Amino acid sequence: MATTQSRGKKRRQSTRASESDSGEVASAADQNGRVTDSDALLNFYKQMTLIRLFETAAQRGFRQGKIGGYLHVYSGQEAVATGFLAAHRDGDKVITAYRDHAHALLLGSMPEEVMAELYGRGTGLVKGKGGSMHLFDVENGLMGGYGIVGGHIPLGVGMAYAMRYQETDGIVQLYLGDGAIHNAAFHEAANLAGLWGRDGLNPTLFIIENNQYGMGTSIERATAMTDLAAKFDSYAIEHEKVDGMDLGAVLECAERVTRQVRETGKPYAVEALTYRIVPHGAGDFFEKYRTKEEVSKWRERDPIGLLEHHLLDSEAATEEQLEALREEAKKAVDAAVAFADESAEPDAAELYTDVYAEPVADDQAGNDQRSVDEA
Ligand SMILES: Cc1ncc(C[n+]2csc(CCOP(=O)(O)OP(=O)(O)O)c2C)c(N)n1
Ligand SMILES: [Mg+2]
Repeated sequence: MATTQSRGKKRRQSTRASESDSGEVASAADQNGRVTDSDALLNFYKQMTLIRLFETAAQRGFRQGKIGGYLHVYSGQEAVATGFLAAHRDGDKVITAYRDHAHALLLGSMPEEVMAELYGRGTGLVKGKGGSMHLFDVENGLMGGYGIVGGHIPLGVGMAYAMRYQETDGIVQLYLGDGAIHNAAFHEAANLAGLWGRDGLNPTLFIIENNQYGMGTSIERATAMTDLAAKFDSYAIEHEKVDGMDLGAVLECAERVTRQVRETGKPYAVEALTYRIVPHGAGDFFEKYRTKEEVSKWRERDPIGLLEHHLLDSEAATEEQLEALREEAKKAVDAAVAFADESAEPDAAELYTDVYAEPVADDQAGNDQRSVDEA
């Protein structure tokens, strides 16, 4: 029987670290800006474990034929979105490509709705019409989920411009893969971001998730200039690199650069060096472009393993505490799979909804209404 769930605001109850009223993560840090608050670190551990288990369950669902279309999981890259989204505040927006499940979960989309979306069910985050690559959760700040490589980059830069034009202090976290940076859309958008940023009108935080490959093409085979952060020099956008496997390093960087982008309205770019420890997509079984040895070497720096060692070595947590958190995350994922399994497919009538924007109401109609009528 289909399980239903109310679609109210569900802000970050699934994963988010503790927040102060201002929306900033309330956690102690040392003089290098590294988070030392055990509770916050344990919560991050739980978030990252939940993402990993969620992704593993999704891969299983794909193999079982329950997930159609395509599926790209985030395993190995968890510290990047977890670290940056810890600095997300209400009113900020997030836009990314198709490897988007973690971003939705971290922003507060319910695991049940995300899994149901992957299963193409009517109870899914976007009513089963988006699938894995097109998650959207406006209430929680997620503006997609895009399948066209690089296509979302101009949208994100435009959103950032709109935010300053509307005099808000929000920023856009714009995630892109290493493979997207060679796309013309990136260069046009980065040029405008730099230009508008000169006047404080472009609070875009570009976050390059450099997992070293675009499908089966390594960055060395894709560009003669492999320093991806330095490409932003062409557009007068400041940049840095961060170890994307080290959550502590990402948290420190995210807190600092997010504040800078918010205060200045100027774009900034961070190249997070990371690695996907799984194939590009769930349908790719043979990985001829990289060796097993390379994957095993990176697995030694699995971000969850690194955090686990840090928590145990610094006595911030016991093995029992970590086991309890893993168990909690597993239960949440099992519940998400059960919900997706039991949910019904979308009604056929849904084929005709959400296709066009609703016309603006008469009393609010101005130019917008005219353009709808003329279209
Ligand atoms: C415009 C466009 N060209 C080609 C593709 C096919 N394609 C899908 S994923 C991908 C690789 C993108 O790599 P990257 O941006 O590094 O993201 P990652 O998969 O590593 O997260 C390509 C070329 C596409 N989806 N869109
Ligand atoms: Mg890549």
